[in-house]
Amino acid sequence: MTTPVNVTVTGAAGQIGYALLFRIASGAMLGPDTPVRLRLLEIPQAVRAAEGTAMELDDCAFPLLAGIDIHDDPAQGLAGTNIALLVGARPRGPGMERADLLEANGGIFGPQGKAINDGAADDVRVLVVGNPANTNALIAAAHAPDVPAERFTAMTRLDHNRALSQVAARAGVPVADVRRLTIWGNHSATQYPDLFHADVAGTPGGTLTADTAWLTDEFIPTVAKRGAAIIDARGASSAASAANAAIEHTRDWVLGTPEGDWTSAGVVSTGEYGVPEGLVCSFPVTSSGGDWQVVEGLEIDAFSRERIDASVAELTAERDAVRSLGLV
Ligand code: NAX
Repeated sequence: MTTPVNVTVTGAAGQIGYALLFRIASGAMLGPDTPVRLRLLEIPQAVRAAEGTAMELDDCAFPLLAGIDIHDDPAQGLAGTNIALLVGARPRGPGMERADLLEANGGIFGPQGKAINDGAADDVRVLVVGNPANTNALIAAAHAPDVPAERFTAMTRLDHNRALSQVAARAGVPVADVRRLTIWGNHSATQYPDLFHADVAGTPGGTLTADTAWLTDEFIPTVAKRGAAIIDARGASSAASAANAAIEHTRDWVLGTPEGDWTSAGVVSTGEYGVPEGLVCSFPVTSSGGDWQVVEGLEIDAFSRERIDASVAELTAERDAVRSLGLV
């Protein structure tokens, strides 16, 4: 049998963890021929709940699941891992300032980055889902100087999928006919979903953008504020759709993106499109050979530039804040 891939999921007892683990174990992430060994990393208070999830995973008798370990120590949970899905994070509590939130998350993603640096497998790939995802990825990468920066990514695939679905509904075409959308910037309300380079059932996305009222008053805010709308309707934040996005991000990273299309991911900028080097920013990306490549050479008009710049300014402010806290 092929050697199992070690996949660590932090926040494994949380709601995204519950929607994610079963799909990983079923083969949805790495394909039907790749066995996986799951590492569930939690805080001590949630280990019992993680044990319950592990019992349910056992009860599925997934043929690809080679084993499950549960840890509350990042060094153990991330030792030898090939894929680290960093989902667990500290949510903003009542009365919590932004700096408190960044500091609390620094206390999580700093040690996890160090554990990855010290003990993960050489081919480790990291996806940060826990918010603020881009800046948490920046913190983790800063604590892993021996791991190539491009192995740290932040999830904007859920935003990308939300945008695909909105466009398909608007154009009255199947979602599979919408290609080359881009989410730029931060996974936050400043993100910019860009249709200008999209292909919608063979028609340029620019045709839809001609309706500027729909573009600016409906499409962009609907995508950017979808998370809040889900909370409002469901009484809980997105979980199954977030887990699905984490599966798709990782699958595309490892197995490649389809020919002629691209997706969106938060990757470490090397200065593309004027985004300051080192920021973890969402770009249009393709993947081949296990590496993301930013799609370069797209023409960015003034409408898009203004929005990309606003989101990048927010990322820069978050980086400056964690810098002044000594977290990067
Ligand atoms: P839950 O509160 O249901 O679960 C979080 C879990 O993380 C808990 O079980 C908790 O014990 C665990 N945890 C906390 N600190 C930990 C640590 N240091 N090590 C290991 N585990 C730890 O949250 P859930 O709904 O699962 O969301 C998880 C994160 O995803 C949140 O930060 C959330 O904001 C973020 N999201 C990110 C999205 C994205 O697109 N990037 C979308 C969905 C989601 O909002």
